This record gives sequence, C-alpha cells and structure tokens, in this order.
Amino acid sequence: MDKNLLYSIRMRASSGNRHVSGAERIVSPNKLDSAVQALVTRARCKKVAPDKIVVTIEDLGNIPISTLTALDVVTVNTPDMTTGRSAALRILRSLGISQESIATALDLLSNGATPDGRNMRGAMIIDSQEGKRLEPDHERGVRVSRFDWTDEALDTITGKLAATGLKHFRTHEALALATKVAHAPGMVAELCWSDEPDYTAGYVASPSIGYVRFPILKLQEDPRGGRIFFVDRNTLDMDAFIHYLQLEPVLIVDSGKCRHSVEPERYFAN
Ligand code: WAQ
Ligand code: MG
Repeated sequence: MDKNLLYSIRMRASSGNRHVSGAERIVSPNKLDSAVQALVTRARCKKVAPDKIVVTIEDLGNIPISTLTALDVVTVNTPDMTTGRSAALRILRSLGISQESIATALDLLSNGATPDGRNMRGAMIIDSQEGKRLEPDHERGVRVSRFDWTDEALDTITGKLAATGLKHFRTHEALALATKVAHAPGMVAELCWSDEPDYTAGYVASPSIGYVRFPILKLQEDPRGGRIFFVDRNTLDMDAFIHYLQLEPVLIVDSGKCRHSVEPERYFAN
C-alpha cells in the first residue's frame, strides 16, 4: 500500500430514517472499484432492503496516517448471555468503570439506544464514572471512520483468527475498529455487540486487556446491538476525541496475538 495514495470509503444504507448497514474502508486506487462494489452488495443483502445507499469516497491526500498494531484477541467461553454479560461486566469493573455506568450501558444496548428505542448508526459515549451519555447526537452517535488493515496485515490476521476457529469477516472488522478506538485519547474501554439478529458475539476492548470476545452477549434473533465508548471525563477533550474517531486515518499494519478460547475460570484466574 502506498500511504501517499489512499482513499477512504464510507457506506451508509438506510430505510426511511432507519440505519440498515454501514462500513468503512481505506484502500489503494487499484482496489477502489471492487471495494465500492462489495460494500453496495453488502448493503443490498441485508434483511431490510435499504431505500438509500450513500457511498462517500475521499482521497486522503496529505492527511497524516497513523499506524497501529492490532489488539490481542481472546475468546472467553461463556456459555450463554447471562454469563457472558456478567464476565464482560467484571472486566469493565476491573478497568475502573463504575457499576452505575456499566448498568446504564447494558440497559441502553439491550433496549435500543436511540430516543425511540432503535439501533444507532454510531456509538454512544458514556462517562465511566457517572454513567452519563456524552455524545452530542443521541440519535446518530459517533461513527468511527477512516481505519482499515493493510493488505499484508489482513492476510496475517485472517490466518491467525482462522487458526483459532474465527472465520467471520465481522471479527476482523470489529478488531480493526476496536484497535483504532482503544487508542483514542480519553478512552477507557469499549463494549460492543452486533445488531445482526443471528450474530450473538460481542466484545470488551482496551489496550491493557486487548480484544476480549464472548460468543453470546444477546439472544439469538434479537436485532438490537451497538457500541459504548466508556471515557475518562477528566482527561477527555470531546472535540479532539471525535475528530480522532471520525477523521484521523489509522492503518493496522500488524496483528497482535490470537489465543485459543479459554474457559471463564481460567481467564479470571490470571
Ligand atoms: N462507528 C461507531 N459505531 C459503529 C460503527 C462505527 N464505524 N459501526 C457500527 N457501529 C455501532 C452501530 O450502533 C451498530 O448498530 C452496532 O455498532 C453494531 O454494528 O466475532 O458486527 O456492524 O469478534 O453489527 C462484534 C463481535 C461484532 C465480532 C460487531 O457490529 C467478533 C458488529 P455491527
Ligand atoms: Mg458494521
């Protein structure tokens, strides 16, 4: 990849004012057409047919691009939603996030986080102590953009993930997003699960714990999901935080470690 010649692609699909699907890539010019086509195909394959698909292509020009190594990956083998959520809660507590803040987050993700109880297009930002929602737009949230794997790093990570039984594109996409987000100034930890009705996995992520997956964080067929960015209000500069997440390009140039899944007892014994 020639870092001097890269495009950011963002895809947003909606039906009425409902968010249906979205994705973001950074690609070199020779991959632009095929990447756009793949994103349009993805939007059209959703159960809810979008009535609008917006694809934005921007030349990153002279914008400086940061490079990162992906977070380490581990799957904690919790057997169901209740044990999964309580293990996620335990990890978030260990990172200093308050009980109240976590309870608010779980409640919002379980019940649909927009004012009328639907999924957001972007993420919520929650104060890790008081549990207050801080993102400027509660309907939309903050959409992280301008991040991707380099071709070489993508090859390496897909190989490593496959070797631990993880073959779905959602895992490497979420890992790239979580890696960018974990390095945001003022960030403490992220909690996420998918809004795909048949994709029940989710994760907790931070630089110190890495990307910790749980196979089941919601019930099968539940169409609700989302992302929470827990922040440290004392060090957070909201404008700089949002600027980083939306506009500062990040390429993941290296994979971290990918561990085989572990039983919860073993994970927490360390
Ligand atoms: N920026 C901020 N929030 C986002 C973004 C983004 N770029 N993309 C999605 N979201 C929010 C939005 O509210 C979605 O409704 C929600 O996250 C879920 O998005 O196997 O697939 O694309 O390790 O459904 C996690 C586990 C999968 C993967 C996450 O998210 C694994 C996933 P989805
Ligand atoms: Mg997505």
